[in-house]
Amino acid sequence: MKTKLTRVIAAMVATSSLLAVWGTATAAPYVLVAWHQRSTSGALSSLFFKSGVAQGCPAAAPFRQPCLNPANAWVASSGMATAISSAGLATWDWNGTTMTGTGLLWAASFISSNANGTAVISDKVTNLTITPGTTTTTASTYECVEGTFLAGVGANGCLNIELGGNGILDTSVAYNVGGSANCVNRVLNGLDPVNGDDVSTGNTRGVSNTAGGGGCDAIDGGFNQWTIVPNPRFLILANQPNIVGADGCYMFGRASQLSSSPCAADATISGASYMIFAPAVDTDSDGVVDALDNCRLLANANQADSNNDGFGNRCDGDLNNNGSTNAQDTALFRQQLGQPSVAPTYNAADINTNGSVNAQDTALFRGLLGAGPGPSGICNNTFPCPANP
Ligand SMILES: [Ca+2]
Ligand SMILES: [Ca+2]
Ligand SMILES: [Ca+2]
Ligand SMILES: [Ca+2]
Repeated sequence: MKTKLTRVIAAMVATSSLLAVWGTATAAPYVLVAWHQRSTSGALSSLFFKSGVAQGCPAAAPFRQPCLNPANAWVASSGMATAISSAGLATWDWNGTTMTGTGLLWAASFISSNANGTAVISDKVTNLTITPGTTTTTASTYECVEGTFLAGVGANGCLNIELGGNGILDTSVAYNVGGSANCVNRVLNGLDPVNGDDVSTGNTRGVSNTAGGGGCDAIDGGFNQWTIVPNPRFLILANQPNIVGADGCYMFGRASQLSSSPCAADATISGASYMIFAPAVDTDSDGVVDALDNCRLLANANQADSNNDGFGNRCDGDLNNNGSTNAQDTALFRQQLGQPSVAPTYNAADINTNGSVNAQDTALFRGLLGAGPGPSGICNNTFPCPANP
């Protein structure tokens, strides 16, 4: 009996090993959760492509990255708000060497790393593919689009291109700087009756830069040459090794979007860009990938976290925040029975965040007794939630 069991276990181990090897050799699905970019002038800028509850974003401020405030998404005349809501159509696969994007990626950029700010520029690209080892970035198509803000102040985020006063792309002008295969043609507005045709007076904004002097401008690319930044939760591709601020926090703009963040406001890093991908794994099937899910094993699509400690209400019965859920928390929970619970913040004792603290929550709270809060993906499954996981 023992021998047979040993054989079975050995077979299971062998099978799982095979699966592991097979898994590493096959592209794995990822989701793009953030794309940040800073201008060469040093002004902060960040790009976001998710908005609204349907994409897992909070319904109200503070808007944690990578979410933006839909009210500020874009000027309505360009159709940008609609475009962004569908910009998650691109799918991503990482095979350990190359991140292969398939489909449309359309993101809006905001002044400062603040998704509550004003959208100023957009990069629209299809089939973006990045290979960090060879520092190449290619795509099928690329467009640069400006918002009304830049026109209002006389600046040009698409770099020396006159988009005209109508804000609509209505003609095709091919720019392929230097003929490099790593630069991609783009479509720009022109033939504007008021402001005239497109005028390129400097380096145009292409899809990427090339290490070998292929002709794409080394600074002005909408995308960059990427290296991998080690991180326990994400696959981070960055164009500079130094993407951590003096306070040890990643320069991902968290401080300006999460009031309780211990991270200082982002310092200016000229020309720094990063793309952040998470494995497309959603263990509890609530629509939020594990790396961003504040209750990784319990479905909580709204991600409500009343005490803002990184652990969603659904898996956080630790009401006194000491790391364990016990009789002390039970006493606090009972005090909240029947008390108000209002969206989007809710009452911390409203475990199922349905707007009231009642017997349903009592049953759920009991299920949380005897364990710490979590596990929370955004806290890298540790307690307390690290400032910079
Ligand atoms: Ca999930
Ligand atoms: Ca969850
Ligand atoms: Ca919490
Ligand atoms: Ca406790």
